[in-house]
Amino acid sequence: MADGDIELEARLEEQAEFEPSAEFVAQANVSDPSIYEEFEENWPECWERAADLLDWDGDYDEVLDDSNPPFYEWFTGGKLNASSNCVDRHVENGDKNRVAIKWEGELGETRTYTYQDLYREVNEFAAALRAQGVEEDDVVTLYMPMIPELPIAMLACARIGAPHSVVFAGFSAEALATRMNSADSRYLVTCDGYYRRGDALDHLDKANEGLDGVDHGVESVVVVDRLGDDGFGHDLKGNQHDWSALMDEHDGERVAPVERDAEDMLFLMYTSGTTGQPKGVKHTTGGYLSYAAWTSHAVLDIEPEDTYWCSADIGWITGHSYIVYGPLALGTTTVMYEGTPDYPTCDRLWETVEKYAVDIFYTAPTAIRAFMKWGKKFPESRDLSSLRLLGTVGEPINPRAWKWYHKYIGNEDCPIVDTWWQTETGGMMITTLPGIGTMKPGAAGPPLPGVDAQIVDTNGEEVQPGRAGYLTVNKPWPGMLRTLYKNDERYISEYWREYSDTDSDDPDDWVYFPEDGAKIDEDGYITILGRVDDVINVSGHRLGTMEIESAIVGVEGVAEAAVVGGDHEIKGEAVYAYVITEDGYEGDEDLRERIIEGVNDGIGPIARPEKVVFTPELPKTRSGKIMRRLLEDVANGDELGNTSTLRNPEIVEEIEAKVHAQS
Ligand code: 6R9
Repeated sequence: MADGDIELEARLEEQAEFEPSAEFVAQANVSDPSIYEEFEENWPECWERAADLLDWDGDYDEVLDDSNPPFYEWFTGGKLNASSNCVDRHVENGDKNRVAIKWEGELGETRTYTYQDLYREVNEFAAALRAQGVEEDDVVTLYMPMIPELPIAMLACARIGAPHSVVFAGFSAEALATRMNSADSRYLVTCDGYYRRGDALDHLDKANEGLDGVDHGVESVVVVDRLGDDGFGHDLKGNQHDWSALMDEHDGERVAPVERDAEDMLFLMYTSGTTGQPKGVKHTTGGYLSYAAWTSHAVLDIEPEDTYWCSADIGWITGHSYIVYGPLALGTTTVMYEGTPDYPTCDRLWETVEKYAVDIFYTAPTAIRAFMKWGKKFPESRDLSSLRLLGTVGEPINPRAWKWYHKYIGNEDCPIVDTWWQTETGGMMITTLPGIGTMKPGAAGPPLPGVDAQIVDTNGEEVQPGRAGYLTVNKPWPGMLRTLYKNDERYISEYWREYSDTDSDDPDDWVYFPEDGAKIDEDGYITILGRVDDVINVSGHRLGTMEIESAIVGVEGVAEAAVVGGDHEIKGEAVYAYVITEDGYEGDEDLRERIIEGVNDGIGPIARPEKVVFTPELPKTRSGKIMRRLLEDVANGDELGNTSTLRNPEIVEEIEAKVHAQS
């Protein structure tokens, strides 16, 4: 390390607080600290500020209807359409030639859609969907990678009032089938394949396998030809249609945006929970879109003139809110990148920032840790001076990674927003406002104006600053989920039961529990400590341990499995699987490979176990519950917690020895 670096490292090590530059503050969308009080004093009417960012076709009667908690309704009676807010109004307001989407393919091709282009494509595809029989309120499943047809299809669905359910392209055929079955979805849009690290992947094969597992009739499947000559030569089946052929058929057609009620469903997004069944999170048109637009404005500081880039995948909530809906509602230019950050070289993202002169960049801590490992020479070889603001999301960011990001990507000039939120919250909840707040690396920040979050103990009493507790949210907010699809009961039991008086009609008795541990400091800054349920966070992706376990016990020769998250330098957490074999089976290399393949096929490559440890028994309490905490200690090489309540304490050391032998 050069001397200058050592000095810098030493200084950074000590610096616990950072301020946004005067230059940033002067231009920020929100820079007056009185906004916190203003929202508090004027709650819930303060949320009109969010609704005002949209064009409404019919005024709402009430900002919040909280007469039936926790089934809150926002902007009730209001009418609007999300696609017309994200597309038409910018075309009409004289911005038709502004770039809406800049797409960068992994192999280097680029595509540019102005708002006029987007308008044309969204209309044509809306017409195509209608012609396929899609009606208002039909759920359309989109199983697509990062290609422009994905946001086009989302907006086309929104235009005709058909909720979309996007399934991450990296998920398995089985995951697709489960989600289509759960949503009773009879329409699918997918593609032939896409590129990963230069290789063409066969996606249609996986989609077809998924379709075989759908337990009801599927009316229509639309297939984008992404690979052209690199394709796998699949013939389209009877109900399968080529995207471009449909677009040609509907060339130039216009579809009037359907007037949706503020509370009508905009989309469903499946996410992992404690049980094996993924949860279908329902988001609505008025509240969700207002909230996505407001947080994009206030936190990401997006202006229409900006080039903004969120490197997430649209298959996750981050991509929904902060690649598609928020940025497009504000009429900015949103960048989409198809591939991986290290292809063809480790400076791909910085090359892209330089090429498009990106102003705002939003990514995940796992990516930042990978960049750190690859080294500063990659960002240093590119001109990143266009950047004004940086953001992170998905998992806690350690201060070292925060400071590296601040120094080597942001040139110590860009504020960083560390944004805590969830699929269920629809948009950001806890973060500093970049034009106002002091930043403290490692702490996300205070709750946003109008968001009422607290850290409590198991009895719901607020804990002292510095003490670990549970994060709770005490007031509703517009972007919140409205329920779990067709399962109001599970909605209550998953998110509300823990801290609410569920017999009460008084909204003050209802408290939302996100299942994260957290602590708060004297200044009200919240540090998120991670999930307290059986969900692990691998590279910012939420995975249920139960889902992975059920994929593993589905493998021939496996009797029982327990999955926990172990610390991982890059991924944050990695999957550790402890497996008991069935009689007559060996815990050998063959079984290990079949287990990894089973997880791959059941969920997708992101859930693949880092380690598979065969063991004759799992540590269990006397009542027969698996002691996951101990398995986590083993995975992390930590000192073992209390084993005295175990029925079989001796097994822990045996497992520990095996884990060591593997590392
Ligand atoms: C947006 C998104 C939600 C879970 C959440 C928490 C973790 C997200 C975080 C963070 C620490 C942050 N999480 N942002 N932890 N700091 N800034 O990631 O949604 O996929 O539903 O995951 O991710 O544990 O509960 P989702």
